[in-house]
Amino acid sequence: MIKKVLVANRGEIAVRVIRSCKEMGIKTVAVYSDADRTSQHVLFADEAYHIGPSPSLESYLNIDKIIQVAKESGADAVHPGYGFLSENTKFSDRCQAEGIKFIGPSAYSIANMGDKITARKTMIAAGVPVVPGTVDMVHSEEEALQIIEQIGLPVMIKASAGGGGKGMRLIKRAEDVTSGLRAARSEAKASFNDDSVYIEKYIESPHHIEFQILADSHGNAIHLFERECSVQRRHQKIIEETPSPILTHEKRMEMGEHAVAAAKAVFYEGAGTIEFIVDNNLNYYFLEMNTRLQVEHPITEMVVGVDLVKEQINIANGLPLTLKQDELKQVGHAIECRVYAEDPDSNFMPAPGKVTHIETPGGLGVRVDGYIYEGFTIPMYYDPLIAKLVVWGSTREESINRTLRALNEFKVTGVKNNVKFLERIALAEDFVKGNYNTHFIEDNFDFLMNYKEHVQEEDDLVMIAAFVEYLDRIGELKPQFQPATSQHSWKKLKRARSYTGARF
Ligand code: MV4
Repeated sequence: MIKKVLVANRGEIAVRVIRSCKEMGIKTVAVYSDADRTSQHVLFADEAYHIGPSPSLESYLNIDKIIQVAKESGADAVHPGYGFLSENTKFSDRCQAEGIKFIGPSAYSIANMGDKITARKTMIAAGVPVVPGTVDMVHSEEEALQIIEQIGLPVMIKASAGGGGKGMRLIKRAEDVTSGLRAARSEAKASFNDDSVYIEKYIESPHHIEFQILADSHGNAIHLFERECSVQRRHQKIIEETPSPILTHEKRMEMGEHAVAAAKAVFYEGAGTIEFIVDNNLNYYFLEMNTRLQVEHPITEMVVGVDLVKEQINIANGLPLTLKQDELKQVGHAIECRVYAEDPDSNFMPAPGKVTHIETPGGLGVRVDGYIYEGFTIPMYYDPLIAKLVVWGSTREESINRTLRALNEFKVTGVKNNVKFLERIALAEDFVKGNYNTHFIEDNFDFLMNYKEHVQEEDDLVMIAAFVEYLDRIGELKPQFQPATSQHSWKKLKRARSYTGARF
């Protein structure tokens, strides 16, 4: 049985994994780069080892170094989190070769799903619906035109080694096939050193709905229902919710069965996600499988009442699943907002830097998975996520209102952030009605960007609060100052105080 886990990751997901280990009585080992010396995941773990300079390639992606630390610390297992080495077959293989358990699927499962053409073939054989298109890789323009004749335009040319939106080309006209094919191939070659591409019918205005699955080493597999992930921008998810507002019970169960079949087809072990693309008539097609724990996994945990990291560890220990499919239920509704250090006014450019003040929301049904404390500098080297705000409510309406309440309590100063932008999403009519697809952000862009007045006022409040705190510190904040201020500015002062937590 696993006694000590090395967490080969950083930030909020490292903290989240460590929390479950602690509850299971498992010791934890953190690894960190230069930029993460004072990161919360380092402080949270039982032991921590420096593994190199800040760039990921020299630290969190350095397989040799991480294996060395695992041996030095006596860790008997490695949890890769998401990103970094989580879907790396070399790492999974290397752990096994070194006698360290990799908390995740086999290299076989990762590779089979990582190659999209192979994944499509496997799914077809398993009876899982895939988007109409080619079975094998497309070699020539003639082959491309032949398949387009069958399925019709528009189509997408996709890189077999791609995924998550990389190496895709939308083709609307037959005369664009040649150039599109060439562009897709060269991009695929440059990005993945593999120029194989395939063709799928283009699904217009789709939903992105994914199913959480768990599979053990005894051949048992279950699904933990879906997550609706259509609120995204440039393939970056922003808000996820479960249940999906568009699925019926019948459709959900049918998709869940196909998700389980997909996992079984690659002899999957661990927690994984089957992504489906869903059209307006609720036709659904397998898109890809993510062979890792995902960023948005907590909404499933909130609604199904399962700790997915504990399940991963139990599966890695060779234990059979104790959860039974027909005993699982979705209770209530959960929403995740990804709070980022980014600037919505500059095309959502990452805005890392020192967080001078942070207050995270609390109260009934609110979970914040983060790692940032006041004074921490969000490194420029990694994803600038500040925290995931995960909210549960007994109904969808309650969880939206609770999300708005919690976002209002969320205060971050020092770095530009998207809290107000998230608030606008939760206020948007189409979101509130559950009437949205993957084009939601572009379709509602004017409404979503219209948060500036509010921001300006909060900037003013922060300045007032800072000034009053300064007066207080130098002993110049006289009691008579307060009644002397006008009713209007006194109100502003009180709001400034609640906004920043200043002591006056
Ligand atoms: C598609 C598609 C429409 N038709 N495939 C984007 C990410 C990658 N996983 C696959 N993606 C898409 N594949 C066909 N045949 C539309 C998308 C797509 C998308 C998918 C899921 C979530 C958001 C998206 C945003 C734009 C395009």
